[in-house]
Amino acid sequence: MGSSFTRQTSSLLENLGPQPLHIVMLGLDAAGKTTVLFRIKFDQYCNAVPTVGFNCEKVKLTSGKAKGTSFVIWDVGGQEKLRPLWKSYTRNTDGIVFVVDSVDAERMEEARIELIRTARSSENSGVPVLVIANKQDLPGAKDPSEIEKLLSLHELSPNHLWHVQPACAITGDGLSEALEKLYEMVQKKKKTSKSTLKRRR
Ligand code: G3D
Ligand code: MG
Repeated sequence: MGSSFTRQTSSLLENLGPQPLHIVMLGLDAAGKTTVLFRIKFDQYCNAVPTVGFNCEKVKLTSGKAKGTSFVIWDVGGQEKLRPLWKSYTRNTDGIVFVVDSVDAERMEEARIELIRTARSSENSGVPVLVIANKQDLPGAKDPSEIEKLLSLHELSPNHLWHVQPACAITGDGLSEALEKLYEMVQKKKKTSKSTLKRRR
C-alpha cells in the first residue's frame, strides 16, 4: 500500500509540473527593479512609481534551457527605511536578484554593503545571487567586471554561486540571459545540496 501511495503521489507531482522558483529582487531605490520586473512580465517598458511595499509577478519562460519553468518574483522596495524588511522576503528563497544602477558611482559602496550583508546572512547562506548591472544604455555605465570588483563579489565564500549580467530594463536587453543564468545557478545549487544530504546519510 505504501508503494502505491508513493507512486500516486509522485505521478500527481509530475502532473503538477515543475514547482515555480521563488526569487527575491533587491537593490537600492531607483536601481530599476520594478522596471526589470514589468519588462520581464509584460515584455514592454512600463514607467514605475517608487515601490512602497512590494510587487509580485509570476512569469513562465517560453524558451531557452528554463523553458516551462515559472518564476515567482518578489520586487521589494529599496529605500533605506524599507531595507530591514528584506529578510522577511528572502526566507526560503531559491535565488536573489540584486539590481544595481551601473552609473550610480556614488552609491555603489552602499549597494555593496547591502548586497554583502544580504548574501552573507545565515538564512541566505549559499543562495545564488544574480547581479543585474542595469542601465547599460547610459553613458559611463560600468561594465560587469568593474561592478564585480566594486561589489566585492569575490569576497563571498568560494561555493557561493553568483553572476553579473549587464542589462537595460528599458529595452529588455540582457534580461532573458539573466533569467537563464539564474535558473542554471538554482539548479546547480539544488544538485549540490542533494548530493551533500546523501553523503551525510
Ligand atoms: P526601483 O524599482 O529599483 O526603485 P524603478 O527603480 O524601476 O522605479 O526605476 C527608477 C528609474 O530608473 C525610472 O526612471 C526608470 O525608468 C529608470 N530606469 C530603470 N531601468 C533603466 C535602464 O535600464 N536604463 C535607463 N536609462 N533608465 C532606467 P524615472 O525617471 O521614472 O525615475
Ligand atoms: Mg520599485
